[in-house]
Amino acid sequence: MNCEADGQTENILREVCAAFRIPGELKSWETITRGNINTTFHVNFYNPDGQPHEIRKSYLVQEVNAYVFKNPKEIMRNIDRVTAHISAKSPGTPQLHFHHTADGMNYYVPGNGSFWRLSNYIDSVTFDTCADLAILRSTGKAFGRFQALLSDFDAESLYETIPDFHNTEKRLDRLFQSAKDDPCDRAKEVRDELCFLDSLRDKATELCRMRADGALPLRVTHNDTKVNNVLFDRQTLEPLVVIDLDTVMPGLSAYDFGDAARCAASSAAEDEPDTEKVFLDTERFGALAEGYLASMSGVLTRSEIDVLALGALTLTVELASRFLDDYLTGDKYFRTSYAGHNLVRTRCQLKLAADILEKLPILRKTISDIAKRMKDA
Ligand code: GN1
Ligand code: MG
Repeated sequence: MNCEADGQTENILREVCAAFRIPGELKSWETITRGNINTTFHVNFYNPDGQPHEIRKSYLVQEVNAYVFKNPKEIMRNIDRVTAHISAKSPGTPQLHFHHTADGMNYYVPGNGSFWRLSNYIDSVTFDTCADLAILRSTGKAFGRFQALLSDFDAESLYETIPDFHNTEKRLDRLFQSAKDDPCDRAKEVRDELCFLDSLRDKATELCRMRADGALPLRVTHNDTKVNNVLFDRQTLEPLVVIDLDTVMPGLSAYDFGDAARCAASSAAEDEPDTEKVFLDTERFGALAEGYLASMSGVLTRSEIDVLALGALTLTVELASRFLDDYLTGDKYFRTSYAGHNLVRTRCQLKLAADILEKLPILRKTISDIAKRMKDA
């Protein structure tokens, strides 16, 4: 609990909770440090009748990052529509639901123009990295199920919350432009990284070209499939719900599988400073793929299955380029914990990308073996 430490934050939390008509008395709050973009708080309330302290209710209060999300109202509309669709198709499963203000809005904008929302708190456990293959299988299953449930949702009708979010080609173009402009005089430190990224360009932009050619179907995708975006039951360790729906947009299945593999099948955290420790763990990759295909094999086309492994390479290269671009332009996008954090992240992702590139034939075979097994079963 750090509520005493920061009176200003507590005041805004009280204001936001009052706007969402939360009954009772704010007892305590804490910042949830996970997440590189939005700012999230866990708040605990006394019961309105002031009865024993044990009777509490918890909520999640979140300030949406206005630098990253230019149109947060549209995000809330997307989330409303997507969660309604999922709830209708899987009644009884836990869902994040957002509270409304007296004038019926699922967000609140105080005088300073910031953008806030408030949802139920789901008691659960999450994993930033995970070596447990059963949990990785469940992670794949949960993200696959999320996509499968939305496979009949009109992807084009969703608002594109961040245009070209997974357009790897544009991400790389932007990076090389930033290196040229070099506003912070940092490009000289990262010549090797830029060179390596340039050498990966052709392979990492193959999905972009396939998307443009219509070789792969557009789906509703989550687009931020880190392991810690699945909430698990504390006791059974069964997946409960997929969270962090700000980037739900039209996309490719390979984006979601690829980003999940980048995170779940890495041997280390995504900002591991010792790159010797960073590699793609093929066992973890296999477990994730088994879970994902268990949910999605009946939905995916042959060409989609064929490019899942390429998705892992693409999303890793792309994130490396995003971290490096942020480093070159002054660390404005991703929250950093120390000077040079984005450069450490870049090097970690590049080491992972190099290993994925080398293992691509094995990863492709892993996917096609699992898909075949499932088809024959
Ligand atoms: C950001 O904030 P978080 O952790 O949910 C980012 C993702 C990156 C991720 C890397 C909107 O997600 O794209 O993969 O950091 N989200 C946005 O940790 O840019
Ligand atoms: Mg996110």
